[in-house]
Amino acid sequence: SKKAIIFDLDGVIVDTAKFHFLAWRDLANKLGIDFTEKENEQLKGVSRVRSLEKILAWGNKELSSEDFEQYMQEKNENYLKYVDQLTQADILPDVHKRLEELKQKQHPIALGSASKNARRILKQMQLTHYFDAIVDGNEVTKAKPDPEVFLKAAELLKASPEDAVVFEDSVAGVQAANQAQMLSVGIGEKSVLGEADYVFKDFTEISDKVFQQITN
Ligand code: B16
Ligand code: MG
Repeated sequence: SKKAIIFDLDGVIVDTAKFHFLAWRDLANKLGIDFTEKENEQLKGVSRVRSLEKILAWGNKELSSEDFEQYMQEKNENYLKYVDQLTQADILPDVHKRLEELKQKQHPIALGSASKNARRILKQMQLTHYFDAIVDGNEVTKAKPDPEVFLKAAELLKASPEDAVVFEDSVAGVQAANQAQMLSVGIGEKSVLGEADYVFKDFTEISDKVFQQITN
């Protein structure tokens, strides 16, 4: 049977990390907390709740649960203003081409993302039809590096983990894929994603031959 292919969203299909950065920085600055690209790096693949907890810890700040909810909502509204401007042109290089190729070859395809906005983002970029299953931040109880998100995705695709391949840009996501016993393909820096079975800077670095090897 065909290998099941699971894609992370942010950092793999689209670079929404820059929008998360802008929205979290606004919020952190409002709370008087410094926030740079370096901090943002540590929020990749991390849930919304956990992200705010981390920011507060960096700033040695505490919030009432009411304020916590309020700030999360504010961040998300701010973030969605950027998301609403996304178009197909924002799909990362060669991703569309590979989705099309996998679809042609009748591979089962899933999304495995920590984001609660995943469906909205896919729709915005007109990519929804490529996915036979979507598992996102609304469906998982245990965040990456827990393998839950990818195991659920494989289950929905009726594939066993050994027959699944995961494309991920975050350390937590690569660890989740490894824990799920799936083939992990890191998209990013080798120095960061060294635990992955393969690492490529981006999809343009994966030749046709290698892409076929990985997905077959
Ligand atoms: P939301 P992924 C993750 O998406 C992002 O990498 C992470 O930075 C973000 O905090 C998380 O989604 C939650 O996103 O606030 O939209 O629910 O990489 O797992 O696709
Ligand atoms: Mg990601």
